[in-house]
Amino acid sequence: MKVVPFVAETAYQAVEKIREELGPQAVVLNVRRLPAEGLSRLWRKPAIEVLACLPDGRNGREDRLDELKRELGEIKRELPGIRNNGGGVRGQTIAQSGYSSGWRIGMMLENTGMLPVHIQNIVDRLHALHGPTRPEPVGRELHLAGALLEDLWPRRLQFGTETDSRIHLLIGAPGVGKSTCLCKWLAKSVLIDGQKAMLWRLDGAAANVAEPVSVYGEILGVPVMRSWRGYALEDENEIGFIDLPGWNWNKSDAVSELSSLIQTWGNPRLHLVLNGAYDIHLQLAQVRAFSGLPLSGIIVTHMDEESRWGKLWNLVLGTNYTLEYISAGQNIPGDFFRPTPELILRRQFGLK
Ligand SMILES: Nc1nc2c(ncn2[C@@H]2O[C@H](COP(=O)(O)OP(=O)(O)OP(=O)(O)O)[C@@H](O)[C@H]2O)c(=O)[nH]1
Ligand SMILES: [Mg+2]
Repeated sequence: MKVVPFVAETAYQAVEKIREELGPQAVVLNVRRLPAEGLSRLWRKPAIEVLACLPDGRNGREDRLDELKRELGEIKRELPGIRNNGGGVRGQTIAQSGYSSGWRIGMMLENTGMLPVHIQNIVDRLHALHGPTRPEPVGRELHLAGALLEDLWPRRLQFGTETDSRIHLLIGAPGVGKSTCLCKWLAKSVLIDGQKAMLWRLDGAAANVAEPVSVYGEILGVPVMRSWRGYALEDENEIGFIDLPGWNWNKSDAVSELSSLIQTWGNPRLHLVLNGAYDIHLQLAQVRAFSGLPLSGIIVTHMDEESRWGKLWNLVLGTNYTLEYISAGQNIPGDFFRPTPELILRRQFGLK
């Protein structure tokens, strides 16, 4: 059996090449993306390599054609999906393909994690502002897209809540990094901003076993309470934090149960914590699940483990919530900062 490798940019090109050279009886053995190299990886779609062959024991042209069709169907499914996120997340519609023609920025944004629906919007706006002919060199294209994204960055913090509480409750799925963020925020408040702090480590649906949170509070000289007995911060310089175990957001009624619990805690300010290294569709599903609560904004963790910082734009452009903080790493105080469009763009494109 002779195995022949085919390299093509798209599944369709691969089909044509295989048909041309091996005829309709060819069978696909393997498909893989070829890693792109050099700076062009930012805008080039990764090529795909298809290994095909003509089987020795030929047992019917029809069967082999069916097999080829099935295998090629799998190749197509491996191409970047254009999905409809729908639900509580802002204005998601299925994008029309074609942003990769002409301007290179569409593919650059896709390679850094932005969803096609937002890329299409950016490319349409660039075409409307600067015409369909892309500028040379590529750095200019990057600059124009960056300027547009900076313009789309929400100018004011979008607090989706009426509360003016200075007690902050971090909520989210289990293990996303809530307690770590809380400790980072607490350390920043006490050590850098010189604030007086209070800390509650409360039980949720499960017992809160995050002992390190209490230890950290004690190290900083912050009173740590294990139950809620009602409290109002009176001093302007005072800040409070509630640590809660992860919430099983997939369970029906889970979020309304959480809502009832929170109401007994004096209407704190709610921050949804997401693991930024998770698949963006999972992150958006979590935003949707918790969107029934009056969220103040979103905190994204684990950005030390994620190189595709363009994913963050899906939260900025695709939800109604402010991206309040980014957290990167397990160490406390460590990296915990307010994101800016410039900073995201720099990290997204690996610029200094
Ligand atoms: N690499 C990396 N690890 C992190 C980050 N944030 C938290 N972790 C680690 O992730 C694990 C879970 O972090 P926690 O802060 O306990 O997560 P949690 O959301 O409070 O977990 P539950 O309370 O059990 O739901 C720990 O091992 C942390 O050290 C981060 O930004 N980067
Ligand atoms: Mg925790």
